[in-house]
Amino acid sequence: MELEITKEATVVDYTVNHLKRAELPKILRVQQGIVRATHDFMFKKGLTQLMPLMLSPITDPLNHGVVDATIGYAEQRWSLTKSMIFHKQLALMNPALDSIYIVSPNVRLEFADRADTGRHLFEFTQVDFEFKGKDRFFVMEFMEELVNFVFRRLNEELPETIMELRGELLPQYEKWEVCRTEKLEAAFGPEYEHLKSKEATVPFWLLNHKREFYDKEDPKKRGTYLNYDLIWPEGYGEGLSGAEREHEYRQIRKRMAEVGTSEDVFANYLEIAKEGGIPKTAGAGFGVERMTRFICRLKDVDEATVFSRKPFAKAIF
Ligand code: ASN
Repeated sequence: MELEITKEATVVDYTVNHLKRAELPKILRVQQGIVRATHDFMFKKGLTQLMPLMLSPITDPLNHGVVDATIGYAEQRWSLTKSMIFHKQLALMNPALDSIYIVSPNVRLEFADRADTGRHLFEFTQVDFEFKGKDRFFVMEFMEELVNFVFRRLNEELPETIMELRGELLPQYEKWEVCRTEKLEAAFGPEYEHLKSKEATVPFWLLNHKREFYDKEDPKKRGTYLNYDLIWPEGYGEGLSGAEREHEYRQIRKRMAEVGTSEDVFANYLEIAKEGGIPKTAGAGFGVERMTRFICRLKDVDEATVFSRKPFAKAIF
């Protein structure tokens, strides 16, 4: 199936082979089905769609290092979007907007250690959504409903393709199991997320990752965080991350200091927070190619691309 780049097979051969794969059009139809059903679900639920931004003076600092992707323009520095987390919060400052979503291209120039995880692309798309005045319970239930909605639609619209790629039709899930990182780590050791994902047959939630400053710290239990990851079963791993957000000035600054985020870059964001302008929100984002991978049981998420975006691989298109 996948052609390795060797001395004999050049990057051109690899690229052409990758885009001519017989199964690719079917994978793309499934991915299209995911996006179509997601739009319908969001519309039904009353979320307003924003167009994505690819450049901004601020972007997600992420909780892992990536290669810098900033450019100079109009005497300013602009970052390629790693996620639209801050734009989601800021867009909800509009009093008449309560819930939004974006089909958002993200550029994360991962280091070579993420080349063969099967889960990383240096450019991918996430469906990023955010609600004003809602909490983690609301968002988790929303996502559970979205998954069942998308899966039902794919079964109805593309039954033969799903059967062919997945080997069976997609399930409808009951309420998902909720796990905590500290408990899983105690049971499975440092590889807990992967090991639990491998063992699982249905998706589950994983709460309490120590992450970026914008994920809210539990005011009732300092040092724990009100965030949640969707973990796909069968070893496919993380498919969504989200959280209730920090929105209070003092708390944002405290969390920035803890995780080592520079206040300089976020000076204007902090000024809005100081005036009490950042609304109280919760949200999440799921990786489109990762959902495609799980549904089609693909070995590597890169099989969902036409033009390979494997971290650190050479590309010509
Ligand atoms: N989309 C994620 C969120 O809403 C952030 C991310 O992609 N890093 O929390």
